[in-house]
Amino acid sequence: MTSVKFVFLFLSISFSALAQKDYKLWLQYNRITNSTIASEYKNNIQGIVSLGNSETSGIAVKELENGIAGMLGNKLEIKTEIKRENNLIIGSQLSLNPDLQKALQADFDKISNEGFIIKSISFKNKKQLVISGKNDVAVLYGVFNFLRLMQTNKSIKNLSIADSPKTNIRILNHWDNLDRTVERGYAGFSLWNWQKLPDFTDQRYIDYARANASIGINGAVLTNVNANALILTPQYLEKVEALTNVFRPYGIKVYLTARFSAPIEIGNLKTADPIDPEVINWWKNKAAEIYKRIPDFGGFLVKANSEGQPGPQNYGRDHVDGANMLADAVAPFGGVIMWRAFVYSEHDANDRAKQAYAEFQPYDGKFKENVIVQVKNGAIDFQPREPFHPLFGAMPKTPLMMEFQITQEYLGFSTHLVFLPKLFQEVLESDTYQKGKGSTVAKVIDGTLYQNKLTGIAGVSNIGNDLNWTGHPFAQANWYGFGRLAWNPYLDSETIADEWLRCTFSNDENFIKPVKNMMINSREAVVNYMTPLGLHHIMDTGHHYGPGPWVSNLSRPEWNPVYYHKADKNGIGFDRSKLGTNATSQYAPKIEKLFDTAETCPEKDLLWFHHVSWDYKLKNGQTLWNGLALKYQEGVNQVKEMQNVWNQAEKYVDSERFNEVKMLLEIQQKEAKWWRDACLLYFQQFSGKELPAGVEKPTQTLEYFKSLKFPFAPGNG
Ligand code: GCW
Repeated sequence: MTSVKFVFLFLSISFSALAQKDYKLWLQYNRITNSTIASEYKNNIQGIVSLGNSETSGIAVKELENGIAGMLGNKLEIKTEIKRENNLIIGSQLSLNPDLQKALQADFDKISNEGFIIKSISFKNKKQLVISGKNDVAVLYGVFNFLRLMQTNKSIKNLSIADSPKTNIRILNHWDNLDRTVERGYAGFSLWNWQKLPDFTDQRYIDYARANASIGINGAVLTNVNANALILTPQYLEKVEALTNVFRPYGIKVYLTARFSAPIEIGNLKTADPIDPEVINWWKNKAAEIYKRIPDFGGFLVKANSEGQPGPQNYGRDHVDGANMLADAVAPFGGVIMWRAFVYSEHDANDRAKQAYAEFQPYDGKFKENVIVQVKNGAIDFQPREPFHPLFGAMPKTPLMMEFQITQEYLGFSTHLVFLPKLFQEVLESDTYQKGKGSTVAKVIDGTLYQNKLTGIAGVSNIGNDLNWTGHPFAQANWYGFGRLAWNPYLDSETIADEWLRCTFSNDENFIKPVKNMMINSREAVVNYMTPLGLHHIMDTGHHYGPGPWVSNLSRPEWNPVYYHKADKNGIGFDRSKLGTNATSQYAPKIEKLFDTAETCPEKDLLWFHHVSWDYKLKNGQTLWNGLALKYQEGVNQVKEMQNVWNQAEKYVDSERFNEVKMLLEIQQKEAKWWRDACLLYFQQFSGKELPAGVEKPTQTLEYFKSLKFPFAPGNG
């Protein structure tokens, strides 16, 4: 009995200790093993002087204390006065004494309200290090940045950092339903335990807020864009208020999705027509009710007249009418409306890729100033690769915010290791040419191209209640990287991978170099084994798990993969050139020209814009068929290489995370082959050609792949 108990105790201790590593994300605060760096920090930080007294500054101090204790192994005394040298002084601008304020004035002039300063100064002839900002949340950002310098073993000699976020709204969109299922969620159930709220505060809410603050995320939409009106009833608003109170000290604002038909569903009105006075009034009162509880409520995110969601068009009105009506309701309280441009209709015979632009571009300049239009990175739907959405740069008088998808709906769920910042960077760097060379997507969304005041980046969250938050340990890097890019859309994804690896695993160069390389290449690998050369949306339908290029029986044409690849005896690809749907004309002339001819179109987007013959000559001299097959094979090989790299990493990583990633990579390898074999067998029916040398023969028949069914695939409602 005793020994059973003992074993059980031992198991549960070791389990929680290990699980903690996964749980701690990029905030591991491991002991610094590089002795030169460790002593530099020790010598320069002998005490902490905290000048603030808000809840937020308490959080910042505790974070520093814990971070330093973990990384240097010493518990520092927290003081409130500067008496000697080598202090780390933290406090907002106003809390600093006048001399210090003066010494830092030039730096304060450089930063925005959310920006921070980390600076080594000599104060009254004493060496000090100061972390400051214009308010306590900014100071908290500074503290997390300082801790990141420590975690990544950066020297702190003569520090002089003044950094501000480049976008205002840096927000996670949770597609979380009230029953705690998560649409396209692959990391368990929703974190929000509505049943126990408002009285029970799960520690996870705090840890979630802390993790977000550590990367500068300042907003969360708690509910699915496929919205449920009940969230706007007093019973739920009370729960939302409780969450808001937890998030506030971490600088995170709460937003909700507004179901357009809520006035009917929970307001007993007969209509939700946005020009109906009763409807207008209902939303005004609803906004007032929310702001009474939550004075800093962020506003609403709305999916309207898209995939069956109600909207203004149900009443013969348009998106502008709907968005502006809601904008008026929240304007008195400083709220914003994030109105999504993800629209397409089965009644529109137009190429789906053209519909959002066709509908929204003419609305340029018509939205109220607290409306920001949220545009997905590409014109179809979060594919492994899409050319940038033509709306970017095309609405100079309308603030546009980016919508990225962090959850891997179309990229292997939380089973495949795919480092998404690489994808995000590719989009952000794309030049729209809408205002001449250099009109990048990043400049559209940070407002510098057209001087927009309201700016933002949204990421569809990949977080759930799995112990490790995101399902795959490496999917944590996508949450992290999203936050870093929302803060600074010009960051290089390699820098992000480097930081994340050091903070999450180890600073050992022998680990960093190969694993970083693996992360950087992982995105191209998934493109290769799923949708090379511009193919898209050939995932099995509904759940989007695995290949389904053969699917052709769904009611809406644009829900069928055959609509997207158009493979036939003559070739493959979607002709969006002038000779086809002319989607290319939605881009600026320079880009239009580039995309419009197969020869100048970047090969990575070839089949997105062109239907080309199986014998079409690729730049490397291969025929399209051979080139396509070789790309699929390359993807499989890349995953094999990822496995090799990871196996070499064993000695740098704790066994739990090592094994998790190892098993996941094995699944990824199997599924990459599944993708390759299923797609090539299917397309081969049209090409009628043999697989080229170097491409492995499929081990199953096409019929077998077609027979696979996944009625309970996660995330699919
Ligand atoms: O990609 C599609 C998803 C839907 C999602 C929709 C959207 C929330 O398959 O699950 O709905 O996009 O972005 O609105």
